[in-house]
Amino acid sequence: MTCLGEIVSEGDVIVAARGGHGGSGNKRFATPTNRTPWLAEAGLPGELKELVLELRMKIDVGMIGMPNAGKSQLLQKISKARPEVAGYPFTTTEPAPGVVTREWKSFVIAELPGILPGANQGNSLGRSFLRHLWRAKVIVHLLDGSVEDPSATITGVNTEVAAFESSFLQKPQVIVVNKIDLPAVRARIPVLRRRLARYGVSMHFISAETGEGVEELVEQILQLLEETPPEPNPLPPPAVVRLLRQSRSAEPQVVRDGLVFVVLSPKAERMVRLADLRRFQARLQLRQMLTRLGIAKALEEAGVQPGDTVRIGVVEMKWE
Ligand SMILES: Nc1nc2c(ncn2[C@@H]2O[C@H](COP(=O)(O)OP(=O)(O)OP(=O)(O)O)[C@@H](O)[C@H]2O)c(=O)[nH]1
Ligand SMILES: [Mg+2]
Repeated sequence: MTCLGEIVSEGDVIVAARGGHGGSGNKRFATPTNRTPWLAEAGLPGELKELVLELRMKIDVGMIGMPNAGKSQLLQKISKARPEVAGYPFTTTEPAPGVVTREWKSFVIAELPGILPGANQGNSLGRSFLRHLWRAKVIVHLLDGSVEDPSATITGVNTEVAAFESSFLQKPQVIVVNKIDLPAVRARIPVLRRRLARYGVSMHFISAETGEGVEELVEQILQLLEETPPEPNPLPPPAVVRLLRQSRSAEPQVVRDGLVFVVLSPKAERMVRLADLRRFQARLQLRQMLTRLGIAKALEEAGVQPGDTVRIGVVEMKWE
């Protein structure tokens, strides 16, 4: 599937399917001697396409992590968002955005549903929501400090992210160990600090519940957002709309299909489509048009006789 483009700002336009050339109306065929033209030119069909639209949240920061890490708790602490906090996995099933405001600065952060490392595609609730990371400039990776080895889950979660889109790992990532209010977790901080150092990213130790370390984290996010250049706009340059114009010089062709004389002329095919050939005037004007286009001559050369059937596009008529 190719991406046609992305609508990022109000007013962005993408030409997804081009319309056909409109065709000329009756008025266009009026002449001093033919004041009531009965003929009109049908439009050409436009492009037909099946499109898949993907909604991507416009966020500055994406928060990822294993289920139960405390993402909702942290979001509650730093913003006015109120996602449900509960001691079981997959409490959050939809991305939950919140606005964080500090003095005159603010950013939008969204909790993405928990990611289970190694989960097969489709099984992992979180994976389908990773598309929202497209617009995020910074990723906050939250670890549950109370699990057996919090650092061991980092690679697993990041592998899931990379499997969705490898470029997401180029975004600056902040590793955050949560739940340091628990004595067992606090005691592990020095060990974790050493283990996490090899990831070469900024790390924070916080308690989303008590708020310890949270302000420093917000400060760091604000700083990273300032340092990170804006995402390049992936919108392709506006497509040049090319109208399908038929070549007027194309020689009309007549071929035989059994007893039927088939006219091959895009121009004539468009003229007959809208004509009401039950009307004598319309038939007369069509005949004049066919003469002008050289079609009458081509038909006669092919041996057409009055009373023979002539087919032009979707219309069949008796040659008069
Ligand atoms: N002790 C302690 N518990 C916490 C802390 N943060 C969250 N919790 C608890 O951890 C559990 C999960 O918290 P949530 O915020 O719902 O976790 P989540 O990452 O949003 O989980 P899902 O939405 O299910 O992926 C809840 O029982 C919270 O009370 C913390 O800083 N300290
Ligand atoms: Mg949650």
